[in-house]
Amino acid sequence: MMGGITRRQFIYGSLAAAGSASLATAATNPPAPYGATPSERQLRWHEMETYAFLHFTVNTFTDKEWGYGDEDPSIFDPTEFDADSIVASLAAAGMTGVILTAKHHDGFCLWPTKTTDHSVRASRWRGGKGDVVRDLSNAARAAGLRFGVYLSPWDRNNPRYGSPEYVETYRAQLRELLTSYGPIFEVWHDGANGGDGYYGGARQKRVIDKRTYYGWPETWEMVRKIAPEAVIFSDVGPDIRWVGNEKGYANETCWETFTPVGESGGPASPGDVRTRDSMSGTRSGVHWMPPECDVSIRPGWFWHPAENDRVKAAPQLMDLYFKSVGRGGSLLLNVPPDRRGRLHENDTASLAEFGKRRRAMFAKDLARGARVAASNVREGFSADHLIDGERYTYWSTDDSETTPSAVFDLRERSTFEVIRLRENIRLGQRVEAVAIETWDGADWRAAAEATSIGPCRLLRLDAPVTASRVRLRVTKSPVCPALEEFALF
Ligand code: FUL
Repeated sequence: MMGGITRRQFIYGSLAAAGSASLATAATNPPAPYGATPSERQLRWHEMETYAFLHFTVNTFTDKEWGYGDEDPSIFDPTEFDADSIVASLAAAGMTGVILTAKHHDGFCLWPTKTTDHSVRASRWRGGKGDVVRDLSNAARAAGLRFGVYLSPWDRNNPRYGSPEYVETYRAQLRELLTSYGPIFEVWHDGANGGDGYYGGARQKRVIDKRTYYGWPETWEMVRKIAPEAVIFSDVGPDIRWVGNEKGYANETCWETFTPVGESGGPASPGDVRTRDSMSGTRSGVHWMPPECDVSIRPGWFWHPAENDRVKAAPQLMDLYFKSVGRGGSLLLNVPPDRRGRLHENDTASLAEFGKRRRAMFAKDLARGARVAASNVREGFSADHLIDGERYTYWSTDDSETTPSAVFDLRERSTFEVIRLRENIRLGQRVEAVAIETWDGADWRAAAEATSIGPCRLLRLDAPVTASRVRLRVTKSPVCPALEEFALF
């Protein structure tokens, strides 16, 4: 008696036995994709999982979160700006990329743009010859991190904000960033739109129609042409969706697919989406539009001296990692440089400890080397793929088998507290529920349950469990599963 999956014949898979004949079969008889699937650029992004945000501008010097747009550009003068040191701290935390606020709502540009005088060129920093975007993009690439840009659509400095000319300026800025500092992995458009500002001295409130003003489809088409590798982020994608909160977590059940709806039920656009839907996505939604979970290591997005003692510690960062990456999203962790143009020592210490803890936690996968027996195997898609450490190789079953199971004989008693599951998302998000059980010598005991899996699902047990046999049961799926990984830590 095998719990809920009685009397099926268990088939022992073996990678060695899966010779070229099975591989040929694999190529000809894979399961059909289910629903929306990711593009190649989205797949590359999924593999990044944890990357950093840098909020840095005149606000760093004025102690504000939102600059009005009337800041004297000369105040931007970091005394010891050091892109390599910033990137080294991010790399120590295991960050795979970094997104810089090339321009925040105040309109100050961190690169010497041709589109406005309100930029580093008018600052005291390096006599107006500095370029934060250049230094950071170079430093990131040198350290093996991908580089992305945040370019605020709302610009409280630009006199033409609100007119069609400004939209052309915004596109020109984006073009400069994409052509001079690429490759860019992500283009980040926030949803804060219009309101009061300096606007070249007008000091007005300017309200725009956020659904139409920016002409997003045209801008995104431009991004695609110049930087086809870049994913585009906004409240509504098109590639990556905002998770709907700035606290860094997705809901426990969270789908990669999404059918966004505007606040009042109409079509959605950046700045106008029913955000309560964003945290879970839409089961079998129209678009593959995975969530990015943004959060700051401090209360604010920018550096404030009064917040030096309010830096999130490593256990909090670990918790966020489980609630973002561990729920199929990405973690975009903001770490704001200070007035020196470096990360504060407290932030650096948290980042280092976060990296250390994560490396230690995931150092040894106890399921590797297990003997795997599955209730059903699709020819060429052995259950051994669950533990081969390879991305996109996967276990699948016959089309009719939607609730199969796999037993992992760990060969020795092993203690674990984290389970990691991955689906081969190239074939869509398929599974709706799984259960994990351990063999206590007489019976199977429930250890954990999960709903959505997607590219990564991390399950933390309340307490470490010791067992020599572990069973994974797919309990709900509309189609045969395509599971890529089962790991124990
Ligand atoms: C929001 C902005 O208003 C905040 O200042 C910050 O940049 C956050 C990440 O996005 O839309």
